[in-house]
Amino acid sequence: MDMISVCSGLSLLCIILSAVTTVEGTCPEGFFPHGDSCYFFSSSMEADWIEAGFFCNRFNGGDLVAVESHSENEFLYQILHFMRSDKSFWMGGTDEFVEGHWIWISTMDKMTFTDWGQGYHDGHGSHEDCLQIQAGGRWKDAVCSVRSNFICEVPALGGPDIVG
Ligand SMILES: [Ca+2]
Ligand SMILES: [Ca+2]
Repeated sequence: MDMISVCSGLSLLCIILSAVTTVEGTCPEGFFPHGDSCYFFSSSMEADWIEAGFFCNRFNGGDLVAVESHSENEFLYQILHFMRSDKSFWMGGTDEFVEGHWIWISTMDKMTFTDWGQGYHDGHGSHEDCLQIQAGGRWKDAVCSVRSNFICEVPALGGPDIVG
């Protein structure tokens, strides 16, 4: 069950809308929907990790993708497979602040779900502080200044029942 809470003012008016079935929100053109988010794959545009984040920030609530579940991760692989990509794409993970402590930049939360490829993520002091998903499979850490394709995650615009 999805719970969407709409609060206004000093939380005096707080309407809780609950939908019995999951209603996927609508996504801007060129984005792929999954759950409550929309995903943009920059297949023809490369940027370093910081630039890629700025690009994603231009969308309302957007940032480099944060992968919180197996299902979200599988969805990304499916799209990469669908796109027949053989590239690596930036995601929103970084251990730039504390080496070996991986967080999602959009929330600053510690990563819980991970899908590291073998031999990655253990390069201590290697300056590989930014996260990529490889179309061929699994995640790897990479040097943040490398130019690469990237994936943005943006909140969906809300289900069809919600007006205003
Ligand atoms: Ca996410
Ligand atoms: Ca690192």
